[in-house]
Amino acid sequence: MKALDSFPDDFLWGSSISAYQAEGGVEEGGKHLSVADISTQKEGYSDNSTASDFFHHYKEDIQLLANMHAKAFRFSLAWPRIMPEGEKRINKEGVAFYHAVLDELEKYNIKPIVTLFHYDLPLSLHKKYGGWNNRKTVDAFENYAKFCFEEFGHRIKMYMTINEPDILFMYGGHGLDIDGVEIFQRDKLRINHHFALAHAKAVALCHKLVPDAMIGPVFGYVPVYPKTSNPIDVMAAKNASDVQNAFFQELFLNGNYLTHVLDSYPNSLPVDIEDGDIKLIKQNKSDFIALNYYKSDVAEGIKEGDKVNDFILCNNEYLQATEWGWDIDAIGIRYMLREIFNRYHLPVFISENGIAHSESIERPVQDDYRIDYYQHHLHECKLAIKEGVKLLGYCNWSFIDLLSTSQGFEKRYGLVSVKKNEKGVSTLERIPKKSYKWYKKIIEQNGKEL
Ligand code: BGP
Repeated sequence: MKALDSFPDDFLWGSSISAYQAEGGVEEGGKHLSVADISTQKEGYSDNSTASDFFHHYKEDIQLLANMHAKAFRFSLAWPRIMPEGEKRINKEGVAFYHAVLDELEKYNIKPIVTLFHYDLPLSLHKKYGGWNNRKTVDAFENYAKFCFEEFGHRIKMYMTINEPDILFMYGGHGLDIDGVEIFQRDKLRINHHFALAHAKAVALCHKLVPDAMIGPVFGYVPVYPKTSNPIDVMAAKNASDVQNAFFQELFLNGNYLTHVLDSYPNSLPVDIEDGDIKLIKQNKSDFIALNYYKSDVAEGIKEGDKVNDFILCNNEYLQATEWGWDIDAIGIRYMLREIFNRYHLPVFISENGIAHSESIERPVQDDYRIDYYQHHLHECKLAIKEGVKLLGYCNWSFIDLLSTSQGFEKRYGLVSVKKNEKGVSTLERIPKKSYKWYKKIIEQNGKEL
C-alpha cells in the first residue's frame, strides 16, 4: 500500500464502549434497570449484570486507554444510573460515577465523547408511559438531556444523541420490543418520529446550555450495492438504501420524510406529526454526523409485474464475511464517508468500526485478522480525507471485550480482552491483544503508515 500524508494533527484517535454493554453493576450504586438490561437476559447467553464490569474497572481501563495514547473515548451515560426512574429524581451516586470517569479521562487528557442514549431506556418509564411510543418519554429525555448538559457541560464538549435509530427501527430488539414484536412493528414509525424529536430537542438544549460543544446523531450506515448492473437490481439497491439509510438521515438532519419509504409500512400506525414537529427538527441543526460502520449489503430486485418495489438482501460474492455473516468491506467505509459528507456538508466522525471474532481467553490474543481489518478500513478513511471529507476522528468498536447486542460475550470486538466467557470463567482480567499494540503505534505516528 502506498503511504499517504498523515491524518490531520487534531484527529481524534479513540475507542468506544456503551454503558449497558460494558458497565455491569446494573442495580448497583442506586441504578435501576433499563429495558436494555432486560433484553440481555436470554437463554444460553450471559446477561449484562456484570458485563465487562467497567463500573468497577474504569480506572484500570482508562489507564490502558492512556497507555495506548488515545486522544478520545466514546462512552454512553446510562440514563437510569443518573435518573433511576427516568425522570425527576437524580441519583447522586450515579452522577458521581460519571464525574469520576471524567476525572480519570482529564488526568490523561483524553477527550470524552458521550452518547446520551445507547438503548438503555429506564424500565420505569416504559412501565409508566409505554416507552418511546409516547411523547411523555420524549419530554423525559429532554429533561434528562438538560440535566446532563447542566451537570457535565463544563467537562464534556462532544455529544451524540441517540445511537443508531435506524438499526433500532430496522431490527427492533434491545428492549424496544419488550411488549412483543407485533407491538413494536405497529408502533415503529411513531417511535422513530419521537427519536427524531428527542434528538432535535437535545440539539436545541445543547446549543443553548453548552454553546462551545458539538452535538450530532449516530447512524448505523450500511451501504447497499446492486447485485448486478441490471437496472432492476440497481433500483433495488436504491430502495434498500433509502429504507435503511436515507430515510433516517433525511429526517434527523433535514426534517424531511421520504414518503415512498413511509408508504412501505402499511401495517404500522401512521406517524403522529404534530404542529411544530418538523419546524423543530429543521431549525435545530446538528454540528456533525457520527457513523457506525461494520459492513455493506447487496440487494437483488424482485420484479412483480412491471414494478420493482421489493428487494432481498444477500452476501457479496466478492467479499469475505465474519463468523456472524457480516461482509467485510473496507472500501464501503470510504463510500459511506464521501456519500454522507458530500450530501450533508457536515463534519463526520467514525463512532464505531470493528470486527467480531471468537477468541480464547487463555493467552494474549494474536488477532492479526483484526489488525488487517483496521489497517484496510483506516487506509480507506485516509483516502476519504484526501478526497476532501472532513473526518474529525475515529473510535473503533470496542475498547474492551463487552457484551454484544444479541449474541452474548463470545462475539468479541475488543482491543483488550476481558477474561470472561459463557462457560462461567469471570476473573475479568484485562489483557491487551496484539491489535491494541498495533493501534497504539498507529496513534503514535498519527496514521502515517496506513
Ligand atoms: C452497533 C451498536 C453497538 C455494537 C455493535 C456491534 O449496532 O451500536 O452497540 O454492539 O453494533 O453489534 P453486535 O454487538 O450485535 O455484534
